[in-house]
Amino acid sequence: MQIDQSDIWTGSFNHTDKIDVSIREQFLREGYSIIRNAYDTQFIQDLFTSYRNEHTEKLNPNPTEKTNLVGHNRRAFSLNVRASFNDTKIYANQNVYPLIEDMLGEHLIIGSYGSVVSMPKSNNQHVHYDHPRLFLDADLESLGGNLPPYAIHLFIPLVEVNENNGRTRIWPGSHHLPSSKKDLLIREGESVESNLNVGDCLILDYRTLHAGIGNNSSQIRPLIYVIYQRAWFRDQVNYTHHESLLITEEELLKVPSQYQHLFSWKLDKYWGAIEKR
Ligand SMILES: O=C(O)CCC(=O)C(=O)O
Repeated sequence: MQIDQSDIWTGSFNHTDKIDVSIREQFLREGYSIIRNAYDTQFIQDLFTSYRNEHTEKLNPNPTEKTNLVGHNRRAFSLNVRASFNDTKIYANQNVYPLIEDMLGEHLIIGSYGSVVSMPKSNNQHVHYDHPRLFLDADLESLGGNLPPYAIHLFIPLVEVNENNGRTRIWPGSHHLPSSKKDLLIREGESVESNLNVGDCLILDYRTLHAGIGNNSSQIRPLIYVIYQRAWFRDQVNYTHHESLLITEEELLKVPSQYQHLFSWKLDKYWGAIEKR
């Protein structure tokens, strides 16, 4: 289901004054939501320019360095939290962050910050969950499957995403199903895909089945990702080849104090501070 701008602010609001309960309910039910016009388009266009300037080698069609692949011609790399990328307009956007904070709790952290870029002529990505299930299928079934999210993947496209350059295919509701149903779901389950305009974003439960579709265009199709998670969760599978989060003490001090906890877990100096808060 897509949420249009007209729908965003018209539902019943909760205490933060920032959250449309209908988006929250749809996310919890379907395992994803699209938030239209969440970002200023000029801001995203400028960010794309900085991104290209900073990552020429990673975006090089014939890179001299080894790239980290998450599918055929689909590269993933971390973004340093610095300069244009150390900006609350990205990681604490007021059209997105209050909703995520509401679903993960105030002690949430940013586990990973980076980009996935689908290069021209990439193939369809393998269908995947972002992380193996935390609980065995039997446990999940006895709990009725309805556990709340522990991590939420925010994708911010730096260009328009469409059928030609490859949308993200999503299996709604798959976040609540045991992994033994995965093959059946891929074969027979309903999947959805949506175009995204510059300024829109996609939020995805870490448990929802999805896959990036191949890029048939001649241009790169970059997404920025921010992974918000409960403070106790550590991703065990995705960061064996690249850093999950790159931030220095100096950059942390540039983050407004109310958001520093999102990043400080990564710096040894602050280790354990979460428990003391
Ligand atoms: O490229 C996409 O649309 C999705 C990428 C993705 O799901 C991933 O790398 O985990």
